[in-house]
Amino acid sequence: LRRVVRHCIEHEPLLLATLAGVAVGVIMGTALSFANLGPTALEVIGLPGDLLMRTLKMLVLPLITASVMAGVCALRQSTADMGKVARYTLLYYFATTMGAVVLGIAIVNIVRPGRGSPFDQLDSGEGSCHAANQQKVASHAASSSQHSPVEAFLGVIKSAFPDNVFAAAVNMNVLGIITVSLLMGAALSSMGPEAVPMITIINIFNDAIGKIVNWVIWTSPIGIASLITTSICKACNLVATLEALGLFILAVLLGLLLWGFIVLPAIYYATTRRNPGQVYRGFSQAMATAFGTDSSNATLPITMRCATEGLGCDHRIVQFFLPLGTTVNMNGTALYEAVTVIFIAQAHGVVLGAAGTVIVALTATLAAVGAAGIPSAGLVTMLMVLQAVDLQQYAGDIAIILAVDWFLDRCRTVVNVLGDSFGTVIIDHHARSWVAPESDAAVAGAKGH
Ligand code: DAS
Repeated sequence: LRRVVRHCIEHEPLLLATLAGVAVGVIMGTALSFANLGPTALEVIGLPGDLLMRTLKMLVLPLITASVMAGVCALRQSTADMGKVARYTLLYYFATTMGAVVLGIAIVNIVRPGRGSPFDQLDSGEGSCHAANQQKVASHAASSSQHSPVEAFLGVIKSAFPDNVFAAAVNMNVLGIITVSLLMGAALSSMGPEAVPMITIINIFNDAIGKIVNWVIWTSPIGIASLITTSICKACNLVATLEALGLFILAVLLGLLLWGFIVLPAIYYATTRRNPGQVYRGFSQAMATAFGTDSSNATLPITMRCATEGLGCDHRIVQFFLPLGTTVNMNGTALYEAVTVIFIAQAHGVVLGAAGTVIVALTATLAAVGAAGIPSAGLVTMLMVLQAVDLQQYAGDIAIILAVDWFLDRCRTVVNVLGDSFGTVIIDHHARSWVAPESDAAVAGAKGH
């Protein structure tokens, strides 16, 4: 342990500081949760965390736009077989998301956390501390009940083709921004020398964003400590909820651990014959940030930095794969939604049967694709899965699960980022035989930050 700490101090001071931020957050949050702090005190304690999230979110849109355009231009210019990269990318997304769902369904049917009707053990009526969350969930349930899963999926497809670019940017329609950037990058790279100045400007802009990420990343430990502290303080009836939902939490954590630390590295080793430990070491800062911010979108700038500077991945693959992966490839969320819906069915004595289980598998996959990489997104899109198996009348249970979602969301966000990280390194490993090596000048320019 002394050797590891000494290595971190010498080579990974930022990771050490981030992990210290997580530890401080948990300790302070636990201590202050007994102090019943008022909203103003929580606002003050949460300020560093709020500023960190705002800064990272501020970077997401320009980063995605510049990275995807630069990545497509660079790939196209290297006479890459773009279609092959895209096909393998989409195959990886679908296979890992569906695989995570199947694992989750197996675990929740083995552990059976819903037995003993856990929700009846908690007061969720008027005046209870869950009441505020009940209203939040009720409004989401009302809006989602107007859409069938098919309509919701069609909505995701339509959002990828925005009819107004500025509206897509203002509404943080990440899929829409990615589509526009892909098309623009493809158009620029298909033009002649007259487009070179524009592509150069995009690369410079991309490097500038990278420099800002480097500055912001050093403030993240303080922001992460603040975010975790306020999350724990805001959790209501933490002890009673942990007791009632203990088996559910165990099932979710077991599924995430198996997927993130057994299945994904096994897929990585099977497809590259390389040591998965390098991937965890290279992306450790991204994993710690994902846990601290519980937002894979906010973590994206750091995930990309880990991929290029930590693992030496080709920036052209990283710029193409990671922004899209962060948006549509959410293994942790897919597993979580399947586990939670079946848990709620079990808690109310509803037997889904084979057909119902298949519907959960399909809709949880779609819901995960549609979930944004922001805090608790998976809990909201889960309403679609509940509705698909006619369990929407139990949407109020989600309000109770919200009491522990500050922790479960962080865990599934880490697995979401891990799924994107392993995918990037696998595609990068194989793309080396598909993509012509870059000229030295281009490499130097792209890695300037
Ligand atoms: N917090 C989401 C993310 O950023 C995951 C989720 O809510 O399920 O990936």
